[in-house]
Amino acid sequence: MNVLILTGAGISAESGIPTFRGPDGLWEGHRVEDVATPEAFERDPELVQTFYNGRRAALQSNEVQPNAAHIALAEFERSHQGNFLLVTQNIDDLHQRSGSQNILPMHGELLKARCVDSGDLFDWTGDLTADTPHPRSDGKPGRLRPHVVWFGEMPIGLDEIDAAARQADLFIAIGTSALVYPAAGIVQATAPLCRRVEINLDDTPQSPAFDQKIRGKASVEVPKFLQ
Ligand code: BJW
Repeated sequence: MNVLILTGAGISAESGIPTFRGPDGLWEGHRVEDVATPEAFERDPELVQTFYNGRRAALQSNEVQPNAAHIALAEFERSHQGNFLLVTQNIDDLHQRSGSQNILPMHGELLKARCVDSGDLFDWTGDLTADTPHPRSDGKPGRLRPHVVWFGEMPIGLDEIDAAARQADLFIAIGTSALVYPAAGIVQATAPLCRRVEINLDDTPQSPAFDQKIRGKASVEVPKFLQ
């Protein structure tokens, strides 16, 4: 059986990482265009770096740990016979910490920095500032930015995701509002006979495309569904 999983911010909410939208959302205090677009980074790099520095530091605090949903997915992958791909929109590393192996972080990774000029990637646990440079092979300083996908930028691994969707026998979307594309459209690319399951606290605009809708907390419903 080919299994494709899509996770969003809701799976990490119970690990202490705020989701994006909703009353306590991460962007409540910020306009999204002020922090999550390439234009914002050009206009006010310090603001954007500060936003991500705060989230990077929080991710590494002791309070933030994988929850039962992350762990259940990793255990399921270990015992599963067949193809398994975990596509996450999250930039945290909680799936990796839980032991998931075949992960595709389609919106990037907070614990990586990328050179704006060369595209080189670096593991990064500390702060970035507007002018954090790094030495390039040609001797010129390169400017670093968080390795994340902002609005208007191309998400990572779309061909692999599309192929996995077309071949999936089981697709499970967990804790995503289905408001951001192309992630929200993955369910539409699955084959007619694929079983589609949505696990979320609430309905989403894509709920009608799912065969089974499970309403509840990811930490409870994901282990229950996968056992
Ligand atoms: C729980 C729970 C619990 C809570 N248990 N559940 C139409 C088609 C294609 C593209 C577009 C289009 N219209 C517009 C676009 C462009 C744009 C877009 O989608 N805009 C929309 C706002 C309309 N998309 C882009 O620009 C993307 N690039 C692109 O399209 O390139 C061109 C292209 C076109 C066509 C094909 C291919 C390419 C890039 C999008 C980049 C998104 N980046 C961000 C920021 C990443 C860095 C960072 O973290 O700062 O990614 S935005 C933000 O939203 C973040 C998330 O990954 C993403 C999705 O959010 P998510 O995960 O769904 O979180 P929430 O908060 O929205 O929802 C949480 C859910 O959990 C809720 O439903 C809760 O109920 C639930 N929940 N607690 C279970 N305990």
